[in-house]
Amino acid sequence: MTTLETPGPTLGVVGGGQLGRMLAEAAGPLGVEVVVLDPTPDCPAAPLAHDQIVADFDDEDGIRELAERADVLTFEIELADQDVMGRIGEETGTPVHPKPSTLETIHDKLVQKRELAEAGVPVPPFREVEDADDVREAIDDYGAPVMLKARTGGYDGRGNVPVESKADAEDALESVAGPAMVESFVDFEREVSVIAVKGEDEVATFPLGENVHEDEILRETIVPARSSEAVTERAYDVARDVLEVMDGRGVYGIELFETSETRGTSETSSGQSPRESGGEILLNEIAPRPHNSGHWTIEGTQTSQFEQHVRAVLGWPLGSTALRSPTVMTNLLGDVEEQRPAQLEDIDEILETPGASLHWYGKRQARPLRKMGHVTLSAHDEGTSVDDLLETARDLEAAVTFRS
Ligand code: AIR
Repeated sequence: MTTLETPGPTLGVVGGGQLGRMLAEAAGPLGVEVVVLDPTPDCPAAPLAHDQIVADFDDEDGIRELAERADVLTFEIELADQDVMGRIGEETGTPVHPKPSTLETIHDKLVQKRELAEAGVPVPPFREVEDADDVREAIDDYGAPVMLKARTGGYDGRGNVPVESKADAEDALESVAGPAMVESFVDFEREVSVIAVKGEDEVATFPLGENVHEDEILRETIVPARSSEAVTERAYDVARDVLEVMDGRGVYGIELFETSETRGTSETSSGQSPRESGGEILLNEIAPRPHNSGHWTIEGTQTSQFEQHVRAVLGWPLGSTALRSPTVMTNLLGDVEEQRPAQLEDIDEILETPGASLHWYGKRQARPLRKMGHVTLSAHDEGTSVDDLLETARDLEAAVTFRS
C-alpha cells in the first residue's frame, strides 16, 4: 500500500530544463517535492521546483547533496553522468531510476543499437566507423545517403549528420568530431514514437504519436498517428520489447520508423495492400526519460508522461494512459538569428483558441532552434480530425514571433 505524508517524498532530478520543469509541475499535485540540479542559475525548472542545486551535471558534491536530500534520484538530460550517479546512489543508499547501467547503454548509440539488435528488436542496418574509408564503405553497402551519428553527446539532432555522397565523408566525420557510427538511411513513411513506462511490476504505453522532424529537430507530434492498426500494434510490441532490455523504472521515449514498404510475406498473407497494412517498424533511438514527443500527454491523456515518471520512479502504481481526445503538439523553437533575451510576441491567438494550451519554458535566452516552448491543441468536438488540428496548430505556431 502506498502512503502519503507531509512533507511528501522528494525526487532529486539531475537537469533542470523544460523536462524538469514539467516534472515539477506534475509532482506538485501529488505532494511530491522536486529538487533539481542544473548549472544554470534560475534554470527553467527552478520556479516550479522546491529547490535548485546550482552545479554541473557531473559535480560530485552537488550530486551527493541531491542524493542526500532525495528519496529517489532521476535525470532529465543524458548529459547526466551515470558513473557519478551510480556511485553516489550506492554510497547514500538513494535508488537511481532508470538505472545508471541503462543510461550507460543508451549513452553510446552504438552500444544501444547492438544491445537492442541482440535482444531481437528490429533496427536499421548499422556499423561502427573509425575513418572516412569506413563511411565510404558503408555508402557502398547501404547506398547513399547514410546517417552518420556521434556515438555520444548529441541531442536534439546535434551530432546526427546525413552524408549524401562519398565526397562528403571526410567533412561529415570532422563535424561529428569523436567516435561515430553509421546507419542505413531509412526510407520511412512516417516517424512515430511510443512513450512507454516501466513501473514496479507493470508497464504502460501511451497512444502512438506521429512525429514531424525538420533538420533533425522535432517540430510536431500528431496523435493518434496516421498509421494502420496493424502497424500501431507492432509499434507497441516493439516498445514492450525495448522495455525488457531497459533496467530501472521510469518513462522511456522510444522513437521508431515506419518504413514505406512492406517486405516479406505479410502483404500477401493478410491480403492487404502495403498501404492498408503499413510498413515495418524499426527502432530509431531511445531516450531514458520523458520525451518531447510525449509533451502532448499533459492535455491529451488521463495521466501525463511526467506524472507517470514521478509515479514510476517512486514505485507507485501507474495511471491510465487513455487518450482524452486527438491532439497535436507543435514546438516553439527559437526563431532568432543569434542568442537574445527570450521574448515571444503575439501569443493572443494561441490564448484565444479553444483547446489550445501554451507552454513557455522560461528560458532566459532564445537561441536559433532552441526549444523555448510548445503549443498543444486538443480536439474539442467530435468532428475535428487530426488533419484539422494540424492545420490549426501550424497557424498558431506561425502567428507568434520571437523578438529579434
Ligand atoms: N532535453 C534533454 N534531452 C533532450 C532535451 N531536449 C531537455 C532537458 C534539458 C533541456 O532540454 O529538459 O535540461 C536543455 O535545454 P537547452 O535548451 O538549455 O539545451
